[in-house]
Amino acid sequence: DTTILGDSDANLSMQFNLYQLFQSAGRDGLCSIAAKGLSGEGYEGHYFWDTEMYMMPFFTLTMPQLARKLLGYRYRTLEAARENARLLGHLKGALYPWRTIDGRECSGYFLAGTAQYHIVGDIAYAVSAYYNATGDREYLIAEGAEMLLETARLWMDVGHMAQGRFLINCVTGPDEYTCLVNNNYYTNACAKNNLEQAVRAAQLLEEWGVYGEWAARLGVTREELDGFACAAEAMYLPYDETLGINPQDDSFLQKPVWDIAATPRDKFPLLLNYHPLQLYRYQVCKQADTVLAHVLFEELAAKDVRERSFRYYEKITTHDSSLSNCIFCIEACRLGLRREARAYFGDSVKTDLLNTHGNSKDGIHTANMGGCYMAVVNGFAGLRLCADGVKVDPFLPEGWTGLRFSFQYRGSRLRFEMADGRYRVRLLAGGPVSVLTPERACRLERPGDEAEGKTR
Ligand code: IFM
Repeated sequence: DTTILGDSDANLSMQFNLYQLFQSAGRDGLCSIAAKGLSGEGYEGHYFWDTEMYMMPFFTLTMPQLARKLLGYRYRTLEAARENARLLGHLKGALYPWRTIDGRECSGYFLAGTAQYHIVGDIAYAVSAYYNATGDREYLIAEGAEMLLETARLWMDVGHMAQGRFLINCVTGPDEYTCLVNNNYYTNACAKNNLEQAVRAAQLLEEWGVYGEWAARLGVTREELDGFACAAEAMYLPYDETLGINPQDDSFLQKPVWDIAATPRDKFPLLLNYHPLQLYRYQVCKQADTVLAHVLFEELAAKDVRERSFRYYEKITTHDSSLSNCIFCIEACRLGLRREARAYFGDSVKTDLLNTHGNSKDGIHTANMGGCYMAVVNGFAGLRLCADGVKVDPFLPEGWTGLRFSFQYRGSRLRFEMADGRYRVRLLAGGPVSVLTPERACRLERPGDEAEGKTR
């Protein structure tokens, strides 16, 4: 039950999206969620990072048992990811394929496919996000820690230290109009998180008294874990002093800017009308890339850097990918940009119900559907799950009168409601849960307890 009040069109589209998302999900731990769900032949039924980064947040917060199944699919294909890494010359670690069904790489075009190594960090992100949301210790011990380890090992093999910085060269970030670059900000940020989470998992296993057996089985040494921590610490995250933004990669700002305003409307999406090599030589983005990194890893950039970056990428992003508007919406909410947040959400939520991309006949845009859920929950409600509780930062766009949804956190059920300029977070079952709001820190001890305040 995720309801938008005061905008019945947006609410209807939201219900449609959540229904589609729910019924597209693999439930047996042997399959995942295809980019087009079960609705069409676009992308040949393949699974992408879409599942972990755009759809899993919905399942993790509302049906963690299903999120666990989706992660189980990735665990079952871990051996294939190890083999894939060897195939690409990596001596250690696991390289998950960019697109797949049975665990083997199915990309035809490696520049915008296999080279998207960030999928490794995306899957690791989903593992730790699931653990953080559920506290599922058994999962971390049985599967999650091993996935974090093998993915962290991959980064150690792909990247290298140079003059005190850990660099990752020759990869493609999420933006598919910019390929094979050095130090894609998003990829490096994901790798940093991956390495940190692997170290953290090992610490947890130690606390739980199972580290020895795990380390022996997987050949983990203290030196290896120290190496992860050093690489994470030294991870290079591009920053441009002149513009005060995070450039998408090392060479991004050296390129001329594509003139989006002068491009005829019928030439969009650009990928269907221009040769990739032409696009790669310009500053033009198909989708959120650095902005997505800012949404996921807020702590890595100061607010003014994020704001300038947002304004910069806004001008050069076409949103030709449906994975983009929803992310710009979340960042707009966080930066307090009311008009922009509403506009990005509107463009995103109706994609399939109104066929705004003109290609819903090939199948629905499942990642975007999950992204809309994230926009409502993580954007407008400002929900973040922390290690010791949840945080909200509610923000109601013009034209909406309210918003409500339920979610789970570490076995407790909570309800968020926003209406008439106020919001509240109520504990429905379980507890205690700490809730941090912009006004205060509260502890909800028993069902019925609530935290409340004034909406921004
Ligand atoms: O995974 C996405 C990618 O980010 C953009 N092109 C489509 C893929 C499948 O949805």
